[in-house]
Amino acid sequence: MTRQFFVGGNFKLNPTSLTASKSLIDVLNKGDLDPNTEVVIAPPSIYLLSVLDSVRKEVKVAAQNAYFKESGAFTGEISPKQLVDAGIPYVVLGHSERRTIFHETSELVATKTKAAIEAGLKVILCIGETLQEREAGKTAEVCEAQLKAVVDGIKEADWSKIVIAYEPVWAIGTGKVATSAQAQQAHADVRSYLAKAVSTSVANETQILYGGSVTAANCKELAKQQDVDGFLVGGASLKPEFIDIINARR
Ligand code: G2H
Repeated sequence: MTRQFFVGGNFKLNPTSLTASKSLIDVLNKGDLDPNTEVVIAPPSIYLLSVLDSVRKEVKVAAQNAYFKESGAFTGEISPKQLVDAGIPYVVLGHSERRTIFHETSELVATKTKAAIEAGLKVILCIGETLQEREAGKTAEVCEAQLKAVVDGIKEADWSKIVIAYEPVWAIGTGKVATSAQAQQAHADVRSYLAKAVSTSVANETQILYGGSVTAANCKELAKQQDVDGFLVGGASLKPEFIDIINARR
């Protein structure tokens, strides 16, 4: 089966002005983008609606986080229902920065994933191991444990709403990209776990992105790997080279 190539831009807490956000979108709107790549950008929540209004229609918009409750006394949160109502189709969940800095557990990520899907969102679900875990040979085990919480909480059909982003923590924002072989192995292990824990069709159809210091210089080699279906890009999504990453398979 052919999985569509997918490139996400995770802007994180950038840029720091509406003007700079508009300039980023301007670059994207003028770029020559591979029409075979699904492109999703995740700006900070304060810029979501402005980006949604101004970005070209082929580019989809994602929130960087959402809570699992629909409404109520949850100061500072955004609900999946609000995102759907605002016309935002995607949400990024389980990013390692959320897991480490904001202490989100795999169980909370799974609860949020379920709530997001039930509300009608698609989820970019991030998983990945630390350097210590990789050096202890635990990469597959860690990714499986992070995924298991989600597997246990959702139905098989819900997997069509999930894109997995494998992001080794040691490669995030460090300039240390995984080798093509390391990425391919981790992606293949995730796929075989999905086959075992969910179904062969879900394993074959789920897009698995690589994230962690992806640049224009390293994306082409990674994009050749059989189980690498695209990228989740942080730092480089704020630069003109994001266009080259979108076009990695051209
Ligand atoms: C990993 C990635 C985007 P960067 O977090 O999610 O960021 O490309 O800056 O490593």
